[in-house]
Amino acid sequence: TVVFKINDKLCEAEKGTTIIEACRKYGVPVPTLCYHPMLPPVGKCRLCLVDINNSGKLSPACTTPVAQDMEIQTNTPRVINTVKTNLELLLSSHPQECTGCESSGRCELQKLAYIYDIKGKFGGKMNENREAVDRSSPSVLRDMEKCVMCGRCVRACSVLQGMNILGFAGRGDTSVPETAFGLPIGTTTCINCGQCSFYCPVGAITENSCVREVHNILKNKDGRIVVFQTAPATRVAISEEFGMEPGTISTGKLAAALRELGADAVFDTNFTADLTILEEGSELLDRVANKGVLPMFTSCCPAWINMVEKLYPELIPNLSSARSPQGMMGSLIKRYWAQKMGVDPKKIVSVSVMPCTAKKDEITRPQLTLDDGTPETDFVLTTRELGKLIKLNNIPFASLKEIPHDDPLGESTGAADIFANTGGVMEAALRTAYEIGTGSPLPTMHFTPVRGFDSMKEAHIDFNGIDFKVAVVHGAANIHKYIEKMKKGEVSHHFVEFMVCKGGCIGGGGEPKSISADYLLKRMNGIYKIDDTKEMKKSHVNPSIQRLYKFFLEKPLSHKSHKLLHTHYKD
Ligand code: HC0
Ligand code: SF4
Repeated sequence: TVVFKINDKLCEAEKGTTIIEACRKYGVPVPTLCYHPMLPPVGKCRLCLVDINNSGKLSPACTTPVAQDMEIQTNTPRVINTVKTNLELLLSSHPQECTGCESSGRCELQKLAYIYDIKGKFGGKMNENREAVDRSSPSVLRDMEKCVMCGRCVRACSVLQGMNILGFAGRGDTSVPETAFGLPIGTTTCINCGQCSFYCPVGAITENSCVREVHNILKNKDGRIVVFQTAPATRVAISEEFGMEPGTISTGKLAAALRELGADAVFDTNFTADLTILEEGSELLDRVANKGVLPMFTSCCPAWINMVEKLYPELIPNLSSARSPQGMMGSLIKRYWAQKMGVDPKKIVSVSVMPCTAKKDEITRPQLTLDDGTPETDFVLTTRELGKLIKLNNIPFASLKEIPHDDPLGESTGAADIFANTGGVMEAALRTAYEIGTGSPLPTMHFTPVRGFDSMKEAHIDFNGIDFKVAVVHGAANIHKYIEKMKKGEVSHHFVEFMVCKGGCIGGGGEPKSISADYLLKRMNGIYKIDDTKEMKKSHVNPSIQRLYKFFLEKPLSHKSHKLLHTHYKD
């Protein structure tokens, strides 16, 4: 531990802690654009400047470690004036369109411009040249005129994801993150994970928003029936959009807010998460019993599916054929619920709320369309977009009375909730597959070896005499490493869960842009808390799932299940 002073107050921190980390620990604000606690610091934006030992020389707080007896000043006139000048410089070429920007209200540059009282310094043109916006991806939108060159997107795409789609092109002041050869991003091997949009502090990379379209449909339904589904991870993160703590459980408020917005029904993706376990678990048991292709890989993360199709097509046979829960729900809403309610599927507008930008890409897959080619799911709103839609409609989210999701596609078990966390799909699958395959329940309901943030988690369990080995990998960079090892024969498992975002869906590219150091852990704990408080914890005991099989699907892997709940991939 080292002892030092921040603005004359005595502080302490572990050796190696950077000044910015220490300041945040003690609640002292330090402006920054390039620093994010989940990314390696680079000291690029020159905004986190502090004076050390009254030297008059300013140092970047994000790359300078604290030292014994150091005296740190964050707000001397010199610090403030320099930060202000650097901000003015950034704003001098920034487009003047804050009010129409997707990031307005959450933009870190906008907030700093307000705090540092920068007025009338915007030198950039009104952004008339809309061709400059790269709209080639269904998931993310790039407007490089708004780029502040902080490099957070580049580090997210390379360090966290190992994808290297974005890199700095050009030199010095004109250097902005670009794709190779400046190609439209939708034509690259981008997997649509949206981590670049999550880390972008401004509006240069955002989700490809459909807030306006959904808002307009809700305001003018014109005979249409608007149905929503809500993903497991959204329920513990949407609260952050309204200033509440990460991990606050908002399942009932989420359903209530969607009803207030005018939804005709609010179903739960968790219901089809339970259904996924029945289908995927049965597929796994079938592959084990009949010497099918192993290891089997989970198939619910659409960015992972993109990764396999684009980079590792030889692994397509390893993917479970089960659709993602979003894909199953989209199918059931228009093919089952519509029939049950006697409504024309063409009148249904099906909207899903997801923590993920790749889900926007998933719904464009030709495999997930009705027989006439229309999409089963019409829109995907990220958690951030739903936050915006709720604000746009002045709905007091925090004080809403909780309501349940609608029947018959709304009931779920704790196994479905934990899908949101890395390791959750595996744990949920084992709770069911083990019990169905061996006739006795999994020895422990909390399958802890697959929990937590380790980049690769392994476990094994005796399964009718087989030493059954499983692994869980999250973060695309770790997935690349796993596949390399697998190809060299250094790892070998029967069943592997892959999630492209760190932490799983709770860390999805469409989740609220929290900048605290522990938001992922808090979301993760919130999810496990839901599981702990639910009486039903195993997908196969969900009575609504049992009824759906009894009266409609017959059994897992039936002909009907195959048509409605499974898919194929392109190689
Ligand atoms: Fe996920 Fe999903 S758990 S991918 O992580 O399987 O996005 O939250 O909705 O579909 O259920 C995301 C989250 C989902 C799906 C589910 C799965
Ligand atoms: Fe990279 Fe993901 Fe952004 Fe694509 S969506 S550029 S893969 S971070």
